[in-house]
Amino acid sequence: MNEDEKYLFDLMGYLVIPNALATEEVEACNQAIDHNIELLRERESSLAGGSEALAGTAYRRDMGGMLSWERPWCEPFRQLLVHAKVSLYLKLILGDRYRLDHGPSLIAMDRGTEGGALHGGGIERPNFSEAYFFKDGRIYCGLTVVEFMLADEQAEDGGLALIPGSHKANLACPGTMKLYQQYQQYVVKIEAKAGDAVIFTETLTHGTLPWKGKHQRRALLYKFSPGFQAYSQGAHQVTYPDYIEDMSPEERAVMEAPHIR
Ligand SMILES: O=C(O)CCC(=O)C(=O)O
Repeated sequence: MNEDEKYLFDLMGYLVIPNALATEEVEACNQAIDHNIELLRERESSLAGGSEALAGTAYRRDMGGMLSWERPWCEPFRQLLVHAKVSLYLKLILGDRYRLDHGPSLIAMDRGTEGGALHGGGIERPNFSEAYFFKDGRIYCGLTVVEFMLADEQAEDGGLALIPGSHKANLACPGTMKLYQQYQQYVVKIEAKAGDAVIFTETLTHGTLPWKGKHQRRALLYKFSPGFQAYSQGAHQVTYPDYIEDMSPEERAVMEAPHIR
């Protein structure tokens, strides 16, 4: 991450890393997804918050669990945890010992799929799990999203949208803006090619515009945290040892792996 990129990330709250993945890496992910396509499920409820501007004819489709797929299908997804090009950015933003907080998860959208209301933003940070600040010459970030584009995503297609600078917002985002009903000119639709990665702090107000592209949208999301903290239980949703199972719910809560929610 060079000085210019650092400036842009701090200013805007996101950065597009062009060609983060080689064509073969994108293909390997897409082939593994196609092989497991029965796991791709349409959501049961809308993410559009009742907004006509975000409405569509179908709900978003999601898929997860890639890291536990059998070989070779899990391999391209495991490699992205420590991808040489991307981990340089994560180490600078999150510290040397970054960790996967949760994910990966695939967002797939066919033409006509609804969008999702914008959410997150400086004012909505509930605690340090989603913090963003700058101190002693370095960036400090809580939950951080890396969105690997597995298909092209142009402005007219829809898809990932965000409000630059909103990670530093001191006031709440207007409800009509979150629903993309007003102030659309301040919402940036990310343009990216398959293989690009978009890295953004979860504190940035972001969401999804309805998909109008002829091809299927495929965006693969990894959510990382600094090594010492957690936003969710992530991979630690394991069965407790017997002695912990024997505790009261209140005692057991104190024994959980680091997490906020
Ligand atoms: O559609 C996108 O890329 C953004 C998805 C999103 O906002 C989320 O999963 O929280």
